[in-house]
Amino acid sequence: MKKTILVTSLIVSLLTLVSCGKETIASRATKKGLEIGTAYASDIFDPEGQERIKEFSNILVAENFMKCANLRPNAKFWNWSDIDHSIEFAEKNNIQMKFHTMFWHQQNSSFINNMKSKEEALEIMDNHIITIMDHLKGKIKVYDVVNEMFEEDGSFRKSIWYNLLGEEYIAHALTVASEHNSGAKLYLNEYNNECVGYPKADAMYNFVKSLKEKGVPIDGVGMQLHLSTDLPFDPDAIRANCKRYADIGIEISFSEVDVRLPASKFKDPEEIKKQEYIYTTLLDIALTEPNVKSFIVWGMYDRTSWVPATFGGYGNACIYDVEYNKKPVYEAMFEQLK
Ligand code: 9MR
Repeated sequence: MKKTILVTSLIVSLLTLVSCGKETIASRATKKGLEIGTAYASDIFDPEGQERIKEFSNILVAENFMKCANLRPNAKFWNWSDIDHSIEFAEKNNIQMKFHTMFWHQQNSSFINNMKSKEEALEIMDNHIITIMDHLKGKIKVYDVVNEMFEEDGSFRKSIWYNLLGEEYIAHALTVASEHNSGAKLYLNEYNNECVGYPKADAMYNFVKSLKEKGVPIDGVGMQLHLSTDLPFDPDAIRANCKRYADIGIEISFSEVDVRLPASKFKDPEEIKKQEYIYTTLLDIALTEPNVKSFIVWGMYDRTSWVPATFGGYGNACIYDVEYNKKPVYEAMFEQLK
């Protein structure tokens, strides 16, 4: 009996050793000082999802749980349970957390959409920031304070916040957040803002530069990078943009990366190679530009990806397929992180 117990515990120890020592994208990225990870949804509550998350991520962001409509369905009720559970999982597995997002024009509760005056907007905004930062004190690495504040032509998006408070709402939100912050980085997040020379990207850069000059507390800019294999991809313009942010002391997150394929080409080897090229080129920029701190994919696996519902006739945008199988792009990134 004693012998069986001894043998069993030896085997368990051995297996633990082997699995602890196993290198993954997450462990390799951690060694290189790069935050890598994914947006998670309910996959964080299923065992297979958890295994894949641990294999890929040293940072996580909620795809939807932290947005206003989910977190605060009405002015009085705060729905923390999903968030608290996922943070518990992350802490147990040494994974950091990013908060997405405090202020946005989408996924707002009706009490936000129905705000009428500047005073009401300021009160709700401050209360939103303070309640979130108090509840999550010490648990968040990066906050997306404002998401998607620009139109494609570089003008400010006419969100409910902008309409009631003017462009000042952004500086105000950052300032209040910094007054209640305990060590997290404060970011603005945007899409189509990655290439130098594109109106929205230049407007955002100039705006962030002006915030820095005025002493408004801001640490970083998120470039979402929702890309497609059949659209132009300009790594030089992306690198140049990262560099100009470095020059003004701003860090960058590649914050919502995915690379979609047209459905007619899902099995086309050339298209699959193109997808791999885009992912690995972005990863190369993240590894070689010191101010790029994180590389986060917007959902790790194709089954729950937002892409097919939004871009009809496109999909396969993630690193894992619908069954959680790793695509060749996983192996390519794994090699790259050696
Ligand atoms: O992936 C998210 C999807 O499940 C939601 O239905 C959608 C609501 O608009 O938001 C998606 O996430 C977005 C993110 O919060 C901000 N950048 C664009 C993302 C894709 O739309």
